[in-house]
Amino acid sequence: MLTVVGPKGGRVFRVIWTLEELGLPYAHDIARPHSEGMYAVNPLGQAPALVDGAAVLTDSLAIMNYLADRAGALTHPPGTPERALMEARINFVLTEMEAPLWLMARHGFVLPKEARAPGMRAVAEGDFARAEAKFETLLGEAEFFGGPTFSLADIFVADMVRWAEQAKVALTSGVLRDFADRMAERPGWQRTVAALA
Ligand SMILES: N[C@@H](CCC(=O)N[C@@H](CS)C(=O)NCC(=O)O)C(=O)O
Repeated sequence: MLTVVGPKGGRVFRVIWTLEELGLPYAHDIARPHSEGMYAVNPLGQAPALVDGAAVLTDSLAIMNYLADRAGALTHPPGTPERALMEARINFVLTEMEAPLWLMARHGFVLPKEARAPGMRAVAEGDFARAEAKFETLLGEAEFFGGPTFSLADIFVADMVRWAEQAKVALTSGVLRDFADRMAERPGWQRTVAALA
């Protein structure tokens, strides 16, 4: 049995969406970051983790690659140009979209009050808007972000729009809005939302 460890929000969402898309059964242990349960599976106390029998995996990207590679779905074979493209797109999402949203979260509620910088939200909003424009350039006329078929890259992008909405960041890109709306029509997304409600 696969067990996802981590709270209902945050990066757990994209791991559970991956499991739902792959049709894999799983259990969910809603341990909070830095709780005893989280340190039991990750020495950093960060979420998410995945327990697969004797194996314990950490980091959402590593977990999602592991699941997709084993299933031979939502990804492309290692050592192919298609895989390199998908990896590049995921890297773009993590460095250009997630980073400013995470910065906002850190300076909004994650860090202790005395460590928060008041001007950080405006800086991060500007960075996220620039990332939205880059997303439009990379997507072009394509249906999916990571290649010709739905892949982990699409999960990462739509998850970022979910984060932006939670942070009350108004999207500047209609293309990104439409993309996220299309992704939210997927039954896998809807099962994930229901599972984490
Ligand atoms: N790169 C890691 C980041 C993990 C991470 O920062 N998780 C957040 C929750 S979504 C957390 O545990 N935050 C508490 C902390 O960073 O100390 C991943 O993608 O899994």
